Amino acid sequence: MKLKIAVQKSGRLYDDSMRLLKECGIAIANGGNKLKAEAANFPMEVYFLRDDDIPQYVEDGVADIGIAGENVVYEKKKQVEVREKLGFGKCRLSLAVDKKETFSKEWLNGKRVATSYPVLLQQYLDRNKINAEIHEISGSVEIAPGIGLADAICDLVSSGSTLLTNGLKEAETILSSQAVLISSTGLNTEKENLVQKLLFRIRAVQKARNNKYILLNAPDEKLQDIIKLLPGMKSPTVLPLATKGWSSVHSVVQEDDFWSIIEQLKEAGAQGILVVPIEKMIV
Ligand code: PRT
Ligand code: ZN
Repeated sequence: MKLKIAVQKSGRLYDDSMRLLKECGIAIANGGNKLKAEAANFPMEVYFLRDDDIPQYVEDGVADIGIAGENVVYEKKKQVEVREKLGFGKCRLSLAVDKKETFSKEWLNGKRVATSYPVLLQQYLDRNKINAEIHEISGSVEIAPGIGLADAICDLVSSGSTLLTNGLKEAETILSSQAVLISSTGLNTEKENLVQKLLFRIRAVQKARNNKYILLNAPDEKLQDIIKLLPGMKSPTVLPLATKGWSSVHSVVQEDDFWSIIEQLKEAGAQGILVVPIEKMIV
């Protein structure tokens, strides 16, 4: 039995999706223009599809699992399970207005909003008891205000440069989105076991990305202060150096606290600090 995964055929999610599978040790002969590819060393078949179609294929069970943006998954309202956030394809679904406009939620009442995300926008309007008119358009939403089609837009933003070049400003985020792994509901045990295996690998890859391995030298009299700064996976490894009175300390630090820990380590007397990436991390 093979686990069937749906991945975007080309576009913003393609590279990161394929890289994630590769980092999970799953080798796929590159899809390119093909619709389907097989993994060499994992019971997996990859279907290359348009991102908008992925939730439907997964709901129908044509694919068992898929990688798609939360924006697409929630907009399509399909019966699928979100299993894991994948940390790439990050963007926000935001309302944007002419840069000279003073935006407020109340201002939206009676206004026309152009979007490709009518479901998510309507949910936002309902949540906030706003009465606005939704104009659904499938592409180039950002030009709608300029041509008099709408007073505001609701579209995906990442760097913000598309809004800027169209004389618009981001007014309010209605959804923060990233790529997620989704699965069909009610997979059989054999397939669910494969999903668990894949999730185990994905989590190991993600943990590794968020952590760094750190090595440093410290005079023995400073060791206790330095060890307190480095929790490590259990506790740091301390090895004597060839030079008497000095030790080498090895540990793992989180990307988030990285710089503040480095500064504190230096103050505490650490020297020769090396920081190296971790390839996989299993805790
Ligand atoms: O052919 P297919 O239908 O598969 O691809 P697509 O063209 O519909 O999708 P694609 O590849 O553009 O995006 C796939 C997914 O990437 C989206 O569903 C989001 O989950 C995610 N993503 C992340 C983005 C962006 N960032 C993004 N910036 N999707 C689209 N954009 C667009 C946005 O619509 C706007 O036009 O980029 C523009 C804004 O970008 P900035 O950087 O100028 O703000
Ligand atoms: Zn699409």
